Amino acid sequence: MISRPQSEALFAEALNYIPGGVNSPVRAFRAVGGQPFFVNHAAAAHVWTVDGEELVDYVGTWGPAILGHAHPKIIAAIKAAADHGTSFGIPNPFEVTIAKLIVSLVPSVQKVRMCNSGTEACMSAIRLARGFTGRDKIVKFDGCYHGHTDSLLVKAGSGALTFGHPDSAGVPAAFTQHTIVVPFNNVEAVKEVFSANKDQIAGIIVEPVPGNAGLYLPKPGFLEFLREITAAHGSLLIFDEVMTGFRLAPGGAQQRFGITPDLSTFGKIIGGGLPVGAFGGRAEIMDCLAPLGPVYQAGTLSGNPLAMAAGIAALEELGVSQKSETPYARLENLGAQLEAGLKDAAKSAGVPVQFNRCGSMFCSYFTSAPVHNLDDAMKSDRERFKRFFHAMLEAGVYLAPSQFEAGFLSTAHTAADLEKTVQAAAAAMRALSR
Ligand code: HOZ
Repeated sequence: MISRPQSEALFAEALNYIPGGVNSPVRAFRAVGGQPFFVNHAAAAHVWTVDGEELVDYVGTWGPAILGHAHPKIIAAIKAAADHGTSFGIPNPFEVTIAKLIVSLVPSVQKVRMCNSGTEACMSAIRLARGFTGRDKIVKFDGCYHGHTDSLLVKAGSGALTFGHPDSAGVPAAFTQHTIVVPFNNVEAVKEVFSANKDQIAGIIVEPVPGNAGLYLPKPGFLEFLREITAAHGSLLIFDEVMTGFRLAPGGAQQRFGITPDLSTFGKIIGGGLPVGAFGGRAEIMDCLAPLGPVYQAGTLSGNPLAMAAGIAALEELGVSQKSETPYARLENLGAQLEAGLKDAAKSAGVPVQFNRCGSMFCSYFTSAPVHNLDDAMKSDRERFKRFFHAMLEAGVYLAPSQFEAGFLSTAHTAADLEKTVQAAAAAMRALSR
């Protein structure tokens, strides 16, 4: 075990003042054992711990760092914006620019409202769907995570799943009585719910590529089916693209899979690493929001100039070809190389692994059976994942410290980073097979 005295001292101190020593539960390493390291700085695809280790990073601040950490254009944009003031609570020009950019990139979005986190975005989209349809019920999928808003913390993924509380304490049953949970990729279950709740379902909220129980992909036709059944029943289809937005394609998963949802939620990449969220969709739905309509939603820091400037810089950079490759082609190529290398490492060691990948998002499950939904994901060997995680970290590769989180590649990952990762994985898999 590598000793990290500075991180250990900071964590010991943090435990006295911060619940669990962290400001978001997965970071505490409880799912994998051991203690978290503290970061001193990060650049490109690497983070440096306060103890001086340099790690290849596949967490990427949980998704935002698609261009790598501390991208010079994003840092410059934040600095320039900060010189003009950090927050106004008055409209600023950046808000118009980013709204136009999002509308131009995401096929289904005609209007967009900025907020401060993915949680806020999903909470607001749900309220809007209910206000627009005049219906109460919401359908979600088990293992999907839409932030920590009360009514969506039911059979939730991410930290809620990691720590075994997919239905959180502190959420009154009355707050979730209108939330219906069904298994992902299960057409029959969705049909049954619609026939049992005629004219009562405001909408379906779904991560089109669920990335909060590891990562699994929609089966061919599943997203199309969700589009059809919601349209047929006068319900809205809400794509939670907080992770997948601007990552799986410029227009997110909806562009990649050719589906037009009614509403979409965003976060992560559009803040360039600063706190941000957004939700958008058809104008007639979005115009139900205050001040035009009766659905209330607000925020002191919404449209914050620093976050908007950072997001604009990130989106503009994503639109730029890097040498001969677009950023999305580069991410796809890196993803394919990583997939080939990790699969090969597992196969050579005789360790059964399902490597699920969609573009630059990925997850390794230690199981021989394909993973299409939460039940499948739960069958993976989490003890093996823990050993794999620590072996990778010891070798200088940082993966998400939970089986139930996705990995993220950035355009800043290099061939050398991938080579180091694959070599580390080969050694880790050999150790697992012993
Ligand atoms: N729920 C986040 C990932 N799905 C974790 C965020 C964090 O711990 O920073």
